[in-house]
Amino acid sequence: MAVKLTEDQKKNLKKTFDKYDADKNGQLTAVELYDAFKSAGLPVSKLQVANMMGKYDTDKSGTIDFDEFLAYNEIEASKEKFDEYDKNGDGYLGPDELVNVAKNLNYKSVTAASIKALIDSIDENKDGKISFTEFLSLSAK
Ligand SMILES: [Ca+2]
Ligand SMILES: [Ca+2]
Ligand SMILES: [Ca+2]
Repeated sequence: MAVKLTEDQKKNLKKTFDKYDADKNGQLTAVELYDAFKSAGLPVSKLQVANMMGKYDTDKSGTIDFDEFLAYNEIEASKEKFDEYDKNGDGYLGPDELVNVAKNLNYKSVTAASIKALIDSIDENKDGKISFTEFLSLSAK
């Protein structure tokens, strides 16, 4: 269930992005990103920033453009949602935890059978539980 950002959130993110895009070229470098986190009060190491760049610099330009920045924020928001559902914190959503997901998806009746169907529809590696990656695919179906 990838979280979609609202237009307002996007506008705010654009402001943040522009603020830290020091040379205003529409791209955040690792250094600009590092400063952005630091002034947002988020303690990240240079290594974490490097990892982030590796993950979200999808066009491999070596910098983060606004689309990549948005994708990053959507994933982070989705991760927060996932962690909310993952009550026992094991990194997976089991049948019990998916009851709450189903309720949020406005399932009319949440039965053992409908939970099983939900799991079957997104459980790509068939281990009977839903990983974060599988969770992301939820809205797409
Ligand atoms: Ca890029
Ligand atoms: Ca769990
Ligand atoms: Ca799975």
